[in-house]
Amino acid sequence: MTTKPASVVTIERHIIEQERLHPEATGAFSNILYEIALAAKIISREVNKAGLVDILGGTESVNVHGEQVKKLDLYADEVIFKALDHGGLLCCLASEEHEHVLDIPPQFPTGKYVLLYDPLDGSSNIDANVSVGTIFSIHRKISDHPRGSLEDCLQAGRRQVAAGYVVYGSSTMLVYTTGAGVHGFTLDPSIGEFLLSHPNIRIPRPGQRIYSVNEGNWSRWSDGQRRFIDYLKGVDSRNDKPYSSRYIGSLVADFHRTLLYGGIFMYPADTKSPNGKLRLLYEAAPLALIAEQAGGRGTDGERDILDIQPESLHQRTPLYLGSRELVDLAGEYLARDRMEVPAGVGA
Ligand code: AHM
Ligand code: MG
Repeated sequence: MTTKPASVVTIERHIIEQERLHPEATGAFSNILYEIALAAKIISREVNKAGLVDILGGTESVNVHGEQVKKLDLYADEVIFKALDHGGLLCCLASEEHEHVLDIPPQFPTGKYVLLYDPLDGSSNIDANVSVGTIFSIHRKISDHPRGSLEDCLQAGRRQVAAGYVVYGSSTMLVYTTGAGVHGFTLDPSIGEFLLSHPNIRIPRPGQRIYSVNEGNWSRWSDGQRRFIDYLKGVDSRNDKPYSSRYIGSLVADFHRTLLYGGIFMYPADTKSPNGKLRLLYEAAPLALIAEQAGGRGTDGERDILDIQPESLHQRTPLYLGSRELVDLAGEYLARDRMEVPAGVGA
């Protein structure tokens, strides 16, 4: 007797089912998600064989932030652009790897959405075989310009119609939200499909008691930031049960663990980077939407990331992401220079 096969939900089926919730949908938005899923499979294939082919190592080029660009960054950037430049779905794009807005080539039609993306985040880790990821954010076109403009890219995170990331780790996973919960899919390489493996992800509160931060920056932090870390370590008298520390140094991987296990990820402002290191549009806003949709929160230590009105394409922001109680508590410690130390959570 054969066992009845389990019901398998591919990402395509899931996207169609989400689309049915919106009878007015034209299908354009779903097509963007399909194309991103396809691009993710192609990037995943290349990332997984990176050690086998001569694709590693720096190129001569340096990106707009003055950092050396690895070949796989360029590859991933191009794969995503080419997946979406010709279908009449987008009016323009913006990538962390490019200084300016990316126009749709003049021979192709344009559409009513904008895609912002970080093609391969954490790429400085590639040589050590550490997980890297792609992050994406989708907005509706708001400008009158037929082929899009900077205005379309500079929208507050709250206005995102979808956001997601792909983590290229021990397996490849795509996690996305369209504002109706957060859903995770694992790539089954044998059939080349993303299959629903983590429906309706909810971030545990505060879960496995993990904090994630580059503590090498301690000497550059504010007193409030240091006191919050003392609290997490149990050095603060209000918490006698230390949290564990985990820091991969690859945002998507650190965030993914935070989403599944709970806790907090931080990249604070410091004296070297007064606005933090991470980018509002390509990193902070999409992950903050996912955190919020999963019951967590994302702030810059004070404001909700999703409420920040961007002023420039590559704007940076301090970032606190994860279980709502811990993100709120971080904000209280940061503000504590002006107030009493707050009572802890999860002790
Ligand atoms: P990247 O966009 O150049 O890859 O840099 C972003 C990465 C994130 O993945 C990670 O959270 C952070 O930089 C790590 O920075 P640091 O090495 O300063 O801790
Ligand atoms: Mg990045």
